[in-house]
Amino acid sequence: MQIRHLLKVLPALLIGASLASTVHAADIKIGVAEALTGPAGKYGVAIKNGFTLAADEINAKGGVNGNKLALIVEDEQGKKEEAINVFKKLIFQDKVLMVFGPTLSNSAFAADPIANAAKVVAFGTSNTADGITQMGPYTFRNSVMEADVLPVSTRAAVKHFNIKKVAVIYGNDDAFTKDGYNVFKATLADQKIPVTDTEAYAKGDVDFKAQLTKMKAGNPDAIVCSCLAEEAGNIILQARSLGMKQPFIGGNGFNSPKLFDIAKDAADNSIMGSPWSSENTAPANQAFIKAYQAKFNMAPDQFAAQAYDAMNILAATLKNVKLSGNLAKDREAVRVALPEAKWDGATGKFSFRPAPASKSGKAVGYDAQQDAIVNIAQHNKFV
Ligand code: 1QQ
Repeated sequence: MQIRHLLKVLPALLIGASLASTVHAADIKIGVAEALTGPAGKYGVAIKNGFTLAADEINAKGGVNGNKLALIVEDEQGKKEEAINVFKKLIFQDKVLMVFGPTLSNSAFAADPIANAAKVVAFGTSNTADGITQMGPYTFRNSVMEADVLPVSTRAAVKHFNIKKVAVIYGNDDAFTKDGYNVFKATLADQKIPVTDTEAYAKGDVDFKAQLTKMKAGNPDAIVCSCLAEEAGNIILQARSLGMKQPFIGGNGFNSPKLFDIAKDAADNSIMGSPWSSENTAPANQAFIKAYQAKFNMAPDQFAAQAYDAMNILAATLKNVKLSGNLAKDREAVRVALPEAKWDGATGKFSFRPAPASKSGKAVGYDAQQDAIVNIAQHNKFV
């Protein structure tokens, strides 16, 4: 009788014990899906480093309400199919609370529908194309949209270089470079800057001399380039080899040291906007730069700063969320709490704003509410 009773209560005791350990001692599993290899690898590694630094700092101070953040990092290689695979693994197999990434807008358009269908927050720190957060209510980003940045950087460039006319080049098979092109086109029309020539290229192209030769013929005062860093660097280098001295106006793709790895001083006078600057003397930014340099033995970039801030935004939010141990409930609680987040970090004051309504009337996610400053490249650095 006694033994039978014990057998009856034993499973309950075991369940109780395991539940207790999930609630109290468990790590909070956070998915990180970024392009760590391939042409977008330089962006993704900086992003991963930003997350790692922030999580290590948060965990060193005791974690979130006593629970440690455990990052599960996957390489989505900057490819749509890999982004889908990696999102599926993190969400269904690893059962993470939420996912950061992917790196490129192009991949986000493929992977974010998986997160929205599974009711898991997908938080992009580098996706700047239009329409990202209209994929569904679980998509968030702290990256500032091209639509918010390019009008500001174009106006500043026009004034700074007394620009009267420009030529345009863009990648026509990437969501970010195509969106940037559309925004530049509207901005140039709006600011009444004539376009002498528009040229396009495809992902993986390495020779841009045919396009550049045509652009050169129109004698523009500047080159507008809606390009990722690898192509941008080679375009700048080849423009110089053709004797073109014009400054370049870029988008978010330019905000990486990869531009200088390739183009070096040929990238001088390139202009772009960013919420982050290494010159920002705010204590939060200077502490970030110092800690990043010490941990990774290199200077951070904008992508590292945005990832660092995003992890802090999440951790601050999670402090106000009572995690129940029920994964579906906890995932939903993150979505509900995140829009209220406010943070003053390496990229300055940050809050979310609801994405514009989608045409189909379906629920939308949240965009970044943050101003961009205009940076100009001098001697392998944006200042
Ligand atoms: C996007 C971007 C890229 C420059 C991210 C690295 O802004 O794909 O949206």
